[in-house]
Amino acid sequence: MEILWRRWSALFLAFLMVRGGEARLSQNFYGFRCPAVELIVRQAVATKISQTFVTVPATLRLFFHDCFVEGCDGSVLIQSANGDAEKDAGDNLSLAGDGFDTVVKAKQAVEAACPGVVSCADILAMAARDVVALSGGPSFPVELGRRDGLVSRRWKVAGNLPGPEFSFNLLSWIFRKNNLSVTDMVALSGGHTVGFSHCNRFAKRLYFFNATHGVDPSLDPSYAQQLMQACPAGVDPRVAVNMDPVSPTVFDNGYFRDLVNRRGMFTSDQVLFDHPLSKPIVNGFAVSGPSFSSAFAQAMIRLGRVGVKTGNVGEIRRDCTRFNS
Ligand code: HEM
Ligand SMILES: *[C@@H]1O[C@H](CO)[C@@H](O)[C@H](O)[C@H]1NC(C)=O
Ligand SMILES: *[C@@H]1O[C@H](CO)[C@@H](O)[C@H](O)[C@H]1NC(C)=O
Ligand SMILES: CC(=O)N[C@H]1CO[C@H](CO)[C@@H](O)[C@@H]1O
Repeated sequence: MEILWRRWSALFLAFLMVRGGEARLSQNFYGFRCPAVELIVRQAVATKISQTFVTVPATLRLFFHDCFVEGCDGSVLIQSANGDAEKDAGDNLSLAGDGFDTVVKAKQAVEAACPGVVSCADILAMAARDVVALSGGPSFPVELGRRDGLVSRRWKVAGNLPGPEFSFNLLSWIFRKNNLSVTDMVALSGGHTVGFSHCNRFAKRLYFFNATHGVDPSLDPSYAQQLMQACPAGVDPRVAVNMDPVSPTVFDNGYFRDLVNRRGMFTSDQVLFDHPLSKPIVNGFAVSGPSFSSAFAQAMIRLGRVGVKTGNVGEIRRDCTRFNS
């Protein structure tokens, strides 16, 4: 009786999901059609990291930017002949080429084993998980079954990505819009434990903060000095500095200790320590690597669900940088 009831309810659920067109992501989505996909992607990512560490921050950030614009559907990967795709937007100016290259290389390896089966959106999700695990961060199961989107527009980026000057309220609004909680937001911001920022993204905090303060008073003065040395006023816009100066190539909770010490790079980092809703979360992650790791893993899984296309929506791109037709 019990078993029969379970079967019936499972069938009924499947029926509801199909009717709603709301197929879900699952961990074993390619179990039959491309069983080695995770190994293949991991291998391609590891090779790429051995060539350059930039692979790690570049791929992680690329995943975030993909998911917040049109959902996690590979739309950020599209290369347009006339410069009007998502990646051409001003906010994407600083997406490092190594993130794109990681996905292209992994896709080539996957296509060689199982052509036409695995989406670029899923490859980016796996690669983002792998760069974290391979640089000392947590390893976590990645959900699969995303389809690649058919839309990638430069004008769709504006307003969908957070800016480094954002207040706590703006930040939490934009994460909430993507079904992510304040805890998710704080954990994901920990992605800034690796990688670079260009000087112009935070120069305002050093040189012309407001009418009464040249230097942002929420910034530790000796860190401000350090940053001014690395980023003199009017420096070449290509100059960039490590966002976590203590351990720039390790995916650890150092970012949160930086925030507690008022050494957050952006306003959007430092407000997480200044706001009463997020301060206890920052303090918790600063003292406990494991609690950051598990919150980060959980938040990455939820980020990977944002606006996904499943079932018959979209396509499986053959070349990640262009639509099939
Ligand atoms: C909370 C809101 C966020 C803001 C305002 C923000 C803003 C920025 C900015 C301005 C940069 C510097 C870009 C440059 O000058 O090259 C950056 C870099 C980066 N961001 Fe974020 N970010 C946010 C959240 C995230 C999230 C959720 C992730 C991923 C989990 C992430 C991962 C990264 C990484 C890895 C880099 C370094 C990129 C590189 O070295 O190539 N960020 N972010
Ligand atoms: C400048 O910023 C500081 C710190 O946020 C604030 O206390 C001060 O009132 C601001 N001054 C002006 C003129 O906005
Ligand atoms: C947020 O979750 C709701 C309920 O599951 C869903 O309908 C909506 O599409 C999600 N929003 C995004 C941006 O993923
Ligand atoms: C990596 C990449 O494609 N970056 C582009 C982002 O957008 C600017 C224009 O806004 C392009 O010049 C960059 O090539």
